[in-house]
Amino acid sequence: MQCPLNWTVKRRKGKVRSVERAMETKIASSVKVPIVQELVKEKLTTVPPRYHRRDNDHLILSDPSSLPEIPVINMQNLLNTDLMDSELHKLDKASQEWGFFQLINHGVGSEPFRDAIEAYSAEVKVLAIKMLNFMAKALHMKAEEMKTLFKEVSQSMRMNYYPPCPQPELVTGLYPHSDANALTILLQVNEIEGLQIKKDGFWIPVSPLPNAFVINIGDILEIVTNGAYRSIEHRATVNTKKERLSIATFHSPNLDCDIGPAPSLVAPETPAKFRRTTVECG
Ligand SMILES: O=C(O)CCC(=O)C(=O)O
Repeated sequence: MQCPLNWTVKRRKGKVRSVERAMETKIASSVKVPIVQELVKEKLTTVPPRYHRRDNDHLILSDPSSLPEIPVINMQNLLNTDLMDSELHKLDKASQEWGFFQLINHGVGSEPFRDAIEAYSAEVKVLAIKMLNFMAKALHMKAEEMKTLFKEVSQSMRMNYYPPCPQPELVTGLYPHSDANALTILLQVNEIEGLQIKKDGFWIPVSPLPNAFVINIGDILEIVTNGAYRSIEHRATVNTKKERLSIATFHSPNLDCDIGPAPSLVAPETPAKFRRTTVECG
């Protein structure tokens, strides 16, 4: 089931092109479908077949007793001279091995969001730039290269609402995708579990930490880091009792830009894995 409040534009990994949800769009334009919020009001006990998921990916759930946890990065440690190096190492490892982490002590209050979304997005943008600069440092990439690329940042936001569902195993909240942008900062507003990320062939659920952001690497950053940091497939599930809300804020270099591996990360022993191309980033 695709929640009507979600509108997903995705493409195949590494290609940096947009592909519309052709199938869903086609269905949506030819068949009249009740919106999910209306269905929820009817208190259905089964999910209409139209909303059943078409993939079988839920069959490869990992063993719940031995689930690895996605890494946690502490912003305060990144800002502390004594702890910075070991935290940078954690950041580097998380970005290389997972492409995802939860950021705690990030200094962004959630109050401003309720009052003014602009204040929230401005704060989140500053955080995104800080994290990109830390990543450049962790990778020993020339700081100027990252700074130049993100001199102007294009930001967009998506709010996702996942209503409770009587048969969550039959539906999908948000279809598996990776992000086309550079860096995504996700707020799991009511801290309900639902996000899952693909790791070594398994779907790993992300347990929301109080007041943490989930940060993930998008395709553009994978290219800029010459594949060192990875853009990972993820999806969202729904659950029986509780609705779930999330806000994803996407960051890319502004305007049409030239994207390719950062020159300082390309060497004879680490040749460029991606061709330099001009893409629509804004
Ligand atoms: O709701 C979530 O946890 C995932 C959101 C997401 O991946 C997206 O909006 O692209």
